[in-house]
Amino acid sequence: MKPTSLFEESHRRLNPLTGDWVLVSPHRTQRPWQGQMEAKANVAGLAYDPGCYLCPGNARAGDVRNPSYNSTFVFTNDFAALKPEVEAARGDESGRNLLLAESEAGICRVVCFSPRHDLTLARMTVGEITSVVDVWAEQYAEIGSLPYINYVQIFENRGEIMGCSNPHPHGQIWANQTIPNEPGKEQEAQKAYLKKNGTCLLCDYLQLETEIGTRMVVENAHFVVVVPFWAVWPFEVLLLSKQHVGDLASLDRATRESLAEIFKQLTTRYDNLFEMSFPYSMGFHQAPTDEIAHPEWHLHAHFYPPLLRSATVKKFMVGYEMLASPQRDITPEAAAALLRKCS
Ligand code: H2U
Ligand code: ZN
Repeated sequence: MKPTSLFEESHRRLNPLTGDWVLVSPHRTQRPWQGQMEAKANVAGLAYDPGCYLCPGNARAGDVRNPSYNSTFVFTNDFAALKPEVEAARGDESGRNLLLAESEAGICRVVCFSPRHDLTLARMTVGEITSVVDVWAEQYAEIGSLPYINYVQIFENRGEIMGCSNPHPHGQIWANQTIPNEPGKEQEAQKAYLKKNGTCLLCDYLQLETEIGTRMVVENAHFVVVVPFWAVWPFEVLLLSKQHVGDLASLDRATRESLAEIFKQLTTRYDNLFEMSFPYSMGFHQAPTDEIAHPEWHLHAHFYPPLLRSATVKKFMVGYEMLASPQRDITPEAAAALLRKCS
């Protein structure tokens, strides 16, 4: 048994997926809810905005016009950060690996979740969200099958506070040649864990969280959402597949519907927490598409919301967080309890 004092005093917790530590200071939350609780009115916006570059039939950059789509719609980002045709090159001006650069090929796409300008995933039906899950799965398989693509990152930035330029419900896909930093760290950790224990890191973690229960937020037939033991953001959550599966394309119909259902449940809880359309960055971590077997990989999604106490009080990642280590006051257990209350 762990001494209770460990979790009542300042302590640090390890993220076994990345090897990073987070500092937790629970004694600083004696007054966790004294911040203002302004309920921000959810402005019922327009179903169609003639000025929106994501609405059906509207113009985008470079003389392109969206089709009159009525479900989901995917297009290549007009301002793509990664391009398919890049001449392979590698250079080091120093000769000592101090000024190293490499070419990087890739693809960037935008995924419109709905033709309706005024919706969010939380306000779409489970059937509509299932169509989005299908698109994510198809895109992972299609883009991942390209020989020069070894990793497909599917993500959504929601809300102005997260730098999302347009309220129209949409996400992005950036896929590239190399495995980016975060999934790269997770891959090494999952590989090492499997080698050492003969079991999957996230299968074992999921089982522990289900038994303990204090960090659970919501669960259905195929998925679990927890505030991870090592969460950095106040209301960060980890969505885990109950099946040991590496990617969205491997999910059958019932599991995809389950995923849509838990997405709706989670995002609705988020919206209810501060009575506002809750901002976050979320994304899936899936097996690389490098044609190597990845028994270590366990499909999951991270949600990183920036808010701390209310619609207007944001958690700042500054000073100590930038220079030393991330830190939080409210414990993951307290955050999970609050999210469980917001059905
Ligand atoms: P975010 O709001 O999540 O950044 O997504 C909007 C994306 O849409 C952004 O990456 C792209 C931007 O490059 N975009 C187009 O591809 N065409 C346009 O006409 C405007 C914006
Ligand atoms: Zn729109």
